[in-house]
Amino acid sequence: MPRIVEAEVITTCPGRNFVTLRLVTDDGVTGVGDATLNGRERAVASYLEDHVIPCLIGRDAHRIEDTWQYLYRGAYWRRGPVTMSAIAAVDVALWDIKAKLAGLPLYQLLGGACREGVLVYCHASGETIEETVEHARGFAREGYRAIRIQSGVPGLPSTYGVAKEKFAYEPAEKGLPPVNAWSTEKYLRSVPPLFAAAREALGWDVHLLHDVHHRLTPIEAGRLGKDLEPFRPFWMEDACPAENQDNFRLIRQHTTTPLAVGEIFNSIWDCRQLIEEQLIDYIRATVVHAGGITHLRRIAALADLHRIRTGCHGATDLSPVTMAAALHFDLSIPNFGIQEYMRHTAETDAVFPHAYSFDDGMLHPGNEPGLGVDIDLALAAKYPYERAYLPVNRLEDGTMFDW
Ligand code: EZ4
Ligand code: CO
Repeated sequence: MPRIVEAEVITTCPGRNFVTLRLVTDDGVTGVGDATLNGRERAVASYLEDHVIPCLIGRDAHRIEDTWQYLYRGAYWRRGPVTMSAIAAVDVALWDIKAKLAGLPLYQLLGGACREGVLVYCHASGETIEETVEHARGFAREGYRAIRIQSGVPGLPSTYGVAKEKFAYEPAEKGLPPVNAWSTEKYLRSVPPLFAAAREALGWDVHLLHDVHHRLTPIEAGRLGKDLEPFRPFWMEDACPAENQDNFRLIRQHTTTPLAVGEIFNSIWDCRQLIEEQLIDYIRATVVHAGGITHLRRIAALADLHRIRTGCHGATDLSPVTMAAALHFDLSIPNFGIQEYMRHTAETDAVFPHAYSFDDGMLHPGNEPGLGVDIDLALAAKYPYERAYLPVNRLEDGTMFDW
């Protein structure tokens, strides 16, 4: 039986912060799990170091399900992003170890490949519609088959999803939380012309996506969905905050634009009503924030019963460890939909050497035993943690709003 003898939490900032758990067995086999929670990194690191690691030392590394149950049920205080990201890190590190011990890439242990590769979507953005469309055109030339489009909103100084430094979008900033301004009216006017221009320039063979980022009421979302219908978007993401899952019923009553939600969900309970009542089309819960591969498989299985597909979150605050785990997961489930993919910077890629690769619009996790990703400890140590926050959002009259 492989015993866990060492566990270390590494926080590194090669341009942005990542928290990684690294487990070692008595035979010297290592496994890595991502525990990054953007803007709240130290909370998960402490949860792991102070509360989880003492319980891991000496455990059988093969007992993944039992360890998951032990950490979930055993905490008494269930769910929440901090807890579930910590559990995810342990879960993914244990899957990495098990697959290495088996000498197989992880997707083989999850049932084997269901498809040749993982369809991904990238992010195109710009201050103006012209810039965004130009950016998207570049991605189409690189072979991307699905592109998310976000543009600046005329009359607002900055908004979600639009890169400040040409094309590298990173919402978290050092210092205190930046303040954005918001106007729903201005925003709602700006999106249909963006889609019209993108269809005109890119044609109909490329999938176009859009992220509302939790900012509309259900009836506003219904109207936007309706306005976008002629342009056949692949999905409209996070149309409303999903704490109140009933909201999505109202959106559904007004539009056939497919709906995606769930990047901030952390358990199957956050998805249950949306899935069981078929209020969405794509579930965006992800490995790192929703309890690891063990729990995400359960969410996907529930979604499959209702013909809902996955569309896992994959922004740059999810480390290459999560990207690798997501690709093994995506390849192995029957109801995969699409995977978000924002390329990491060269600094981040160097800290996390990985086997996954992009070809012809799809990612493949590679065939190295385990996840096929590691952390370079010496390089990681050169980039100490730097506090950073996601922005906050206010209406133009100063009212605090959803970011
Ligand atoms: O704002 O990951 O679809 N992608 C997103 C991301 C989120 C960030 C928050 O940390 O919504 O850009
Ligand atoms: Co999103």
